[in-house]
Amino acid sequence: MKKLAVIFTLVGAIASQGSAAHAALIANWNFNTLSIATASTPGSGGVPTTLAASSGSGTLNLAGYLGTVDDFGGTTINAVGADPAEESLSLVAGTNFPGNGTPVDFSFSTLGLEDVVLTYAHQRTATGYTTNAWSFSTDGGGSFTPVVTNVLPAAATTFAAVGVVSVDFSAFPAIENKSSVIVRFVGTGATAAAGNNRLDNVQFNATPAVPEPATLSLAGLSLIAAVATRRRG
Ligand SMILES: [Ca+2]
Ligand SMILES: [Ca+2]
Repeated sequence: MKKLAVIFTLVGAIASQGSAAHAALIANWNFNTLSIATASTPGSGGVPTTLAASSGSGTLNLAGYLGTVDDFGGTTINAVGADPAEESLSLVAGTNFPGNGTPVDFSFSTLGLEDVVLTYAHQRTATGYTTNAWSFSTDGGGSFTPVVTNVLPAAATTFAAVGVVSVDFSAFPAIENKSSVIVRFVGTGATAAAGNNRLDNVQFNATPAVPEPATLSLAGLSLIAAVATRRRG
């Protein structure tokens, strides 16, 4: 009777271990290392063309963005841990608004992961990008699958008014368990050179893929067998 209780406890522990797969951070960018005197194009004036993730593992690629970038004040909304607000990724439309329709790409791995979710803080000026779309590629940028065509409400001129923006990729299993994915942001509809959108605390989280049931029960059985053997000895 005692042995049976031990086995049931073990089975319970194994089962809960399988289902308690919490979302894990893939990568986040708080943009707090940006130091840009005046809005400039990527690769000039202190604007990098690539920016490594603040924590986790990933790369932001600004090379295809044709507007200018500045480092206007950020927010603690959606910050990881105690990250301070400091700077944001400020995407400025530029003279004649060349930023319209040009990409900002986030690259990372989803190996062993499923249910990818993007969260971040976002605000725009009245003349900034009114339409803010996200898509993804798993073939190195050859083709992109649209996920959402516009994430922002009409009144979006402060981070607080917008709150945390969430883009759920869980309906797109094609993005899961890939060594290299690109998630792309594109803004359109900017109508002034100084029009801009700020992004801050961009986080990609995902859930570790649950092991196959066969593997799980086999592991559970060996553990029970090991305990039973030890108790007999
Ligand atoms: Ca920040
Ligand atoms: Ca600045």
